[in-house]
Amino acid sequence: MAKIIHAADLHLEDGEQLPYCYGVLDEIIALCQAEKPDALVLAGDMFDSFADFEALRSEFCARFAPLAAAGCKIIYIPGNHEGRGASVDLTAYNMDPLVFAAARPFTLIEAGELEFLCIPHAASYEDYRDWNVPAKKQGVTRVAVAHALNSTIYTGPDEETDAQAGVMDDDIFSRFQVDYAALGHVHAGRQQALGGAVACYPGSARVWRAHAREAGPRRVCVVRTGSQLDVHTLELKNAGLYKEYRLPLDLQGAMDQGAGERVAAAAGRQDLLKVILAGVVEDENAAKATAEALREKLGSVARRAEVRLETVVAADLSSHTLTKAFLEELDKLEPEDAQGADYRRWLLARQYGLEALAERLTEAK
Ligand SMILES: [Mn+2]
Repeated sequence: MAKIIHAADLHLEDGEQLPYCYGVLDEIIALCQAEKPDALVLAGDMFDSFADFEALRSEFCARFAPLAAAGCKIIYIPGNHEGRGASVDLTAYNMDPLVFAAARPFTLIEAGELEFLCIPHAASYEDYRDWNVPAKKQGVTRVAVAHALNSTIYTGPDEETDAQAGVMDDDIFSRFQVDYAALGHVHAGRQQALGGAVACYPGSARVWRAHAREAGPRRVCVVRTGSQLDVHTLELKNAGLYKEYRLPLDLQGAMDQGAGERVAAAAGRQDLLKVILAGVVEDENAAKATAEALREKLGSVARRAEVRLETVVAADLSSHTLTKAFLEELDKLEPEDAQGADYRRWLLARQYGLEALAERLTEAK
């Protein structure tokens, strides 16, 4: 029986997000100190770029010293991000007390009843049939550590259009007798049987960017070997959550104050929020002011808040024949008392009508 903790895609980034990133790293280390696994495997993209790797690696390594001293083996392979902008071969770096398995195409590390087949990220793995991977020893659990896409476990598009990952065939796992594939790259967590192995993407260890695939708790995988492989996940609280909202703007470019309060009240200190304010507005500048006020409010309660406008200016619509006719007819019905309930209803009717027309016009484009 052995226990392994598997994490990936922390994307340590120098700059204002660094304290947040270190908060998550420290939580992973603390979790390992509590769980006492035989090994911690880091499946790539622990740094956001080669520049971050260079700037932060000594601090990164130093933080693992107590865990290594407690007897936990720490294995780390580079992902596609460590190599971004790299001018040198990553194998030149010493990452003590971590075992940095950067040599291509693979390194096999034997550790008692565990074997680690470490496969650093590569643009292609097509030559895998030529790799001289020794046969698995009897009674040993083989863990592949890789940073790649696999089209069986993850059918969506590559999350990164500018830094795509190499694609790994299922056959790699069966050919090399892998029991557990500790994968990195896909930021949404996944688990699936693959070529005889249990393959997992734990998902990004932190919320890297405002994207739906970063939604939900960030996690690490805890793997127990034995007669049967057992995998469960643990949440990383310091990572916070990614939350996305779409809120309506009225014609005046204002939003329902209650809605903004509710988003703020639900926000956690480490959350990344994205709010889209949408609607047909008379004046886009008023909408911009609303967005700025909301950004400020949310920025004070969450780690980061992105507020975007998706507005259509009513004037753009009014040149259109159908809209012109709609507004002409509606203006005839304008209630005299601008404070009354009838007036509010009339304004809403005008807004909804314009929104429906705006939708038709964008469809027609
Ligand atoms: Mn990646």
